[in-house]
Amino acid sequence: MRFSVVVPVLNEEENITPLLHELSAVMQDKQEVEVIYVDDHSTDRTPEILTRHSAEFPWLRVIRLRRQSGQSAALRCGVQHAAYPLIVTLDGDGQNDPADIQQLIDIYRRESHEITLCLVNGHRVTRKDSGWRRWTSFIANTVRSHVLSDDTPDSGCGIKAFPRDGFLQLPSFNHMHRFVPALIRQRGGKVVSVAVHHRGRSSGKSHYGTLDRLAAGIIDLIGVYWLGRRAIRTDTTMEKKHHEGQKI
Ligand SMILES: Nc1nc2c(ncn2[C@@H]2O[C@H](COP(=O)(O)OP(=O)(O)OP(=O)(O)O)[C@@H](O)[C@H]2O)c(=O)[nH]1
Ligand SMILES: [Mg+2]
Repeated sequence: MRFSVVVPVLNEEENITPLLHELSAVMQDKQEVEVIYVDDHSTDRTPEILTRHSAEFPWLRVIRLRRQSGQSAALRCGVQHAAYPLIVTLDGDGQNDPADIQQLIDIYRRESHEITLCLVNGHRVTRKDSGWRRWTSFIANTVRSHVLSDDTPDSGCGIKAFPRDGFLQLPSFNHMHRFVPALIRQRGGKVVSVAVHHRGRSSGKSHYGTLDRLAAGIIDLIGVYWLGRRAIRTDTTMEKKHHEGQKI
């Protein structure tokens, strides 16, 4: 199956090499796959480390944003440049396990049968975060799933699989990466959650504090709720499928 892995990074110098070596085990024996790192104008050694590795790993592509643009912008940029129709996203801090990629792809294949817009969303069942982070995340997930009815226990999990074209039709705004399940459901898409591994951050630090996450989260929640109420749906039935045989 042809797929592109998109990894947004900001100042992750210590995490680049170990994650790339893990990814190399996943990429082995596969053709028509690529990993796109989108560097959000990091100010540490992230760019030079990525450049060094792109000579070593033929499947690695590196994109650098001209100015710091945020995680959602980096994600969108990576998806826009992806060569393949199926996207798998991964955090670049090593907290997601690349060994879960194959499982996501297998489930995507099964679940997207005859459906054009399908998301397989990771669910970090056993989170390796601080008690405070787990608690705030639990509250945020509870409020969000109640308001948006997105039926997703872990919307913000970084490991996901979805179709490139379907994702690019979603509204783009800062922090939209936390609302992908709701945005997909609002368009009549299917969302499936699957248990994935989660690991502690071994180096670097989180880019988000509780207060900025909360402030942005409330505004975005209102915005996504509004979008859901006002979204235009153009579901149709077709006598003959024009795209038969083009399935991923
Ligand atoms: N391109 C880009 N990537 C970012 C930005 N902020 C975070 N990231 C990346 O997105 C991934 C997740 O960021 P983290 O800071 O670990 O946040 P998190 O995993 O949602 O939350 P924590 O539980 O606090 O770790 C990592 O790969 C970061 O490097 C950003 O502003 N731009
Ligand atoms: Mg993290």
